Amino acid sequence: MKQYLTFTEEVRHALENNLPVVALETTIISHGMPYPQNIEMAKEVEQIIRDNGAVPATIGIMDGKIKIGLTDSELEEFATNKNVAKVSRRDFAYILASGKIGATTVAATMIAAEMAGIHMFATGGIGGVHREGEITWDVSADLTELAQTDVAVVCAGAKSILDIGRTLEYLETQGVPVVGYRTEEFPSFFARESGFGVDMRIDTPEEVGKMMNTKWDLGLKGGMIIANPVPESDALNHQEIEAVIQKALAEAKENNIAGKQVTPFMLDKVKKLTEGKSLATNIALVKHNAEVAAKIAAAYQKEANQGK
Ligand code: PSU
Ligand code: MN
Repeated sequence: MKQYLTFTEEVRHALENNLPVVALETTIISHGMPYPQNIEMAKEVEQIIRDNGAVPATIGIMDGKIKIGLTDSELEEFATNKNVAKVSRRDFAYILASGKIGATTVAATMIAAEMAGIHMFATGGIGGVHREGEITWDVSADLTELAQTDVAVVCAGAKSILDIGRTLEYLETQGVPVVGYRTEEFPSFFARESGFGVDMRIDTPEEVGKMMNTKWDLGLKGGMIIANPVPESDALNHQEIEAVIQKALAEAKENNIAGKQVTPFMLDKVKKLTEGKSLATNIALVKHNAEVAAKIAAAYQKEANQGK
């Protein structure tokens, strides 16, 4: 499978020397945020990871290769090209084989990260069970990926455009631990609260790193969610955002939005309805997740190296 992967020098060096690496997704760049905020966010997040003791590996598919780490011009391409496909597990082989350009979702980024030997990943929010999912069957492939691929994902929870209760039930069934990083409540992306608890609260990078090593030493396949609430100063009000989401959901329904269009459509609508406030919050929480992921990656790798 290695023939499909290409690495930037920075990432190759880190992996060869067992240094901490944090994977980053490209869907958030190509489909989650407008230009130029998307490229600014992407570059800042990479720098935050370096400043916190790890190496960033932004992952995307182009020219028939799975790119583990992107150059600045490649990042720019993902940020500006309107023809970038959104790639989840089911799209992966087609986009790669056809030489098209594809941005990886949480699911696809986990697949590529595991192939590359990277076990830490920072993003904004994961996909989940959509509201009315019991009718539409719209359940993100991120959840089944978390059940089978050994990558820990730092995120700000799941957006309340989703059915958070059912998302957590699904994760429980699939055996995916949901860790609250310095919180007992599962965060809802834009807001710090959701009304739902986490499975366990952990307060230090060392303890999270130890749990990751233990899980995989035991051969317990699958990922972990490390839920890291948006910083208080950047959080939106839970009730206010709920009202906005209701409105956006109604518009999605009116416009018959389905399948992989749902998440990008909702993000764009919420941004318009909050006059950009949601975008600022989105950027702030991704940066915070990058910082926490870098620290956990460093602790995880240190322990893993001692066991070698
Ligand atoms: N949440 C965000 N921004 C995003 C996404 C989620 O705040 O861009 C993206 C991620 O890549 C996630 C994907 O994996 O949406 C989920 O899409 P779907 O529900 O179609 O699986
Ligand atoms: Mn979906």
